[in-house]
Amino acid sequence: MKRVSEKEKEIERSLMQLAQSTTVRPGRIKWLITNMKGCKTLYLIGILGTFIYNGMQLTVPYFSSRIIDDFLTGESAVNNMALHRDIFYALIAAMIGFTILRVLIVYFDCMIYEVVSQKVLYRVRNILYDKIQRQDMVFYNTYRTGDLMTRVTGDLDAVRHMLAWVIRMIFEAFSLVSATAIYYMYMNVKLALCILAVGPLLFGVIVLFNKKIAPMHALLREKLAEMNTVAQENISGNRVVKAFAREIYEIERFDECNKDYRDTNIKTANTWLDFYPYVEFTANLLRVILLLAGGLFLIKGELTMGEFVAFSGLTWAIANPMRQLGNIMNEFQRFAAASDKVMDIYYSKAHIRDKENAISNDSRLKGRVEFRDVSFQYEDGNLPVLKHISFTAEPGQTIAIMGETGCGKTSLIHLIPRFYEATGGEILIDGVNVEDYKLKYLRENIGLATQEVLLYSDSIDGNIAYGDSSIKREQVVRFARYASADDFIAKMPEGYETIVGERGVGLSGGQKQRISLARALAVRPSILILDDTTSAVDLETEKHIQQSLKELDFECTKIIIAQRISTTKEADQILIMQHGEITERGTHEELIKKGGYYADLVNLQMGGEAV
Ligand code: DUT
Ligand code: MG
Repeated sequence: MKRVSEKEKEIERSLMQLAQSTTVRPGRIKWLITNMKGCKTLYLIGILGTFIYNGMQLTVPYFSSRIIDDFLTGESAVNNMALHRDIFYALIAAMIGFTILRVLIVYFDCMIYEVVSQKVLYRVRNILYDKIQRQDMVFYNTYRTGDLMTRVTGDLDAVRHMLAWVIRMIFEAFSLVSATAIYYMYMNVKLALCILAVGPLLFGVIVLFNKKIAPMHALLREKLAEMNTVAQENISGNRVVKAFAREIYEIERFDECNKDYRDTNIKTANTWLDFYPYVEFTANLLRVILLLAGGLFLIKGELTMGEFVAFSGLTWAIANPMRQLGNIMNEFQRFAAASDKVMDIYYSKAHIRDKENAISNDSRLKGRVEFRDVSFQYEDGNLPVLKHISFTAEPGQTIAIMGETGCGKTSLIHLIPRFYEATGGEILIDGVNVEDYKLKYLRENIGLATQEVLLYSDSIDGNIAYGDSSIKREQVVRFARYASADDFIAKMPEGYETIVGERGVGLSGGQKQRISLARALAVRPSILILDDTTSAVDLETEKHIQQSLKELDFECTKIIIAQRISTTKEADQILIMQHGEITERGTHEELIKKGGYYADLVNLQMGGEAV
C-alpha cells in the first residue's frame, strides 16, 4: 500500500476545512475578501496609498494658487517677490517635490495591487482545479470541457482584474472627487455647491447604464464559453473531423461562434457609446458652470484670481472620474458575470463523497465483491439501466460478464469504485458497503482498465506507473509482461521512455489496451476490473494475457467484461446480462448445458467445437 505523503495530508486537511467553511455561498465581494487570506493588510495599504496619491493631486493647484495670489496677481505681489523670493522658490520646489513623491507612491501602489491580485488568482485557481479534480461523473457529464476551461482562465482573469484595476479605479475616483470637493468647499462653498450640483444628474445616467450593461456581460461570457467549447471539442475530436472530411464545415461552425462573440463584444461596447454623450455633456457642463458662476463671484470679489485658477485647474479631477465611471461599471459587470461562474465551481460539491467516519486504513482489502439486489438509473435517464442485480465474487475468483451492447455491463462495474451511486440495493466489498469506505482507499484497491482507453502525454513508463509512481522500472516491465505489452514496447525506438501522444496517439488500439491493462495491474489491486480490455488484441496474445492473469503474484478478484468466449470460458462464474438483468449464470459447462444465450454464443463463436 502506498504511503500518504505529508503534502497529500496537508491538501486533504485544507480541503476538509474548505468543505466545512463553504456551505453558504457569500456575496461576490465577501468571497473576494475571503480569498485574500494573508494579504488583506497589504491590500488595505494599497487602498490607503490610492487615497494618499489622489489627495496629493491637490498640491499642484494649491501651490500654484498661492504663487499666483502672493507673487503674480495679488496687491502685494511685487513687494512679496522682492522681499520673500525664498518663499517663491520654496513653493515651486514643494510643487516639484510633491509631484515626484506622488509618482513614487503610484508606482509602489500599483505593485501592491498587482501582487495581491496575483496571489488571490493563484489561490482561487488551485482551489478550482482541486474542486474539478474531485468531482464525480455527474459533474463531468454536466459541464463541458470548454466551459470549464473558460472558468479557470478568462473568468478568473476577470476576477483578478477586479482586484488589480477596478477596485483601485473605484477608490481613485472616490478619493479624487471627495478630495477635490473638500478643497472646493474650503476655497468657496457657494461655487463648490454650484459645481457639485451635476452629481445627481450623473448618478442617474450611471444607474441606467448599469441596468443595460449587466445582461450584456453575462451574454458575452456565455458566447466566449461556447466558442471555447467548439474549439476544444474539435481539436480533441480531430480524427473524426478528418475521417469525415468535415474541416470546412467545422471551420464555418467556429466562424459562426467567433462572429457571434465579436458582434456581442461590439454591441457591449456600443452600449456605452449610447450613454457617452450624456456623460460628456455633464462633464462639459462643469466648465460652463465654473465660467458663469466663477466669473460672477470673481467680479463681485468673492473669489480671488488664484482661487479661480485652482477651481479651473481641478475640474478634470471631477470630470475624468465621471468619464471613467462607464469603464469601471463595464469592468464591474464583467467581474460579476465571471465571478458567478467561478463561484459555481468554487462552491460546488461532489454528490459522491466521503462519509464522516469513512473507513480507511493501510491494509489491503481482501476483494470479496457482493452485489445485493442492486438497481441503477442515470440521473438524466428515464429508464432503469440495472435491475435487481445480485452476485458474489469471492477473493481471487474470476467473474465474467457478457451481454449484448447497451445491456448495462459498464454501468454495473462503474458502481464498484462509486463512479455513480446505486439507486437501489447495496454493493459490499469485504462485507462493507462501498459507501462506507473512503473514496481514496476504495479506489486504491481497485485496478480498472476502462472501455475507452485514455493514456496521458507521457512516457510509456509514466503511463504504466500512473497509479503508483513509486514503482521501479523492473516492476513496470513485469506488469507490462503480464499484459503482453513488453514485446512491442521493447521494440519501440526509446522503449519504455517512448512518449505517447495525447490519448495515446502513435499506438494501435490493441497496444493501448495492453498498456492500460499494465497500468491497472501496476497498483496491485485487490479487485481488477477489465472492461472489454482485450477486445482489440489478437487471439494468441489474449491467450497469453489470460495465462498471466492466472499467475499474478498477488491475490486479486477479477471482474472481466468481454464479448469473446475465449476470454470468459475459464471464469469461476459467468454472468449473462440482458436489458439490465442477469438472465443466466454459471460456469462455461453449466451454461452450455442450459442451452440459452451463452450456448448460442458458443455455437456462433466456436462453431460448437467447444461443446
Ligand atoms: N447510459 C446512459 N448514460 C451514460 C452511460 C450509459 O444513459 O452515461 C445508458 C446507455 C445504455 C445503458 O445506459 O442504454 C447501458 O450502458 P452501458 O455503457 O452500461 O452498456 P454496456 O453493456 O457497457 O454496452 P457496451 O457493450 O456497448 O459497452
Ligand atoms: Mg460498456
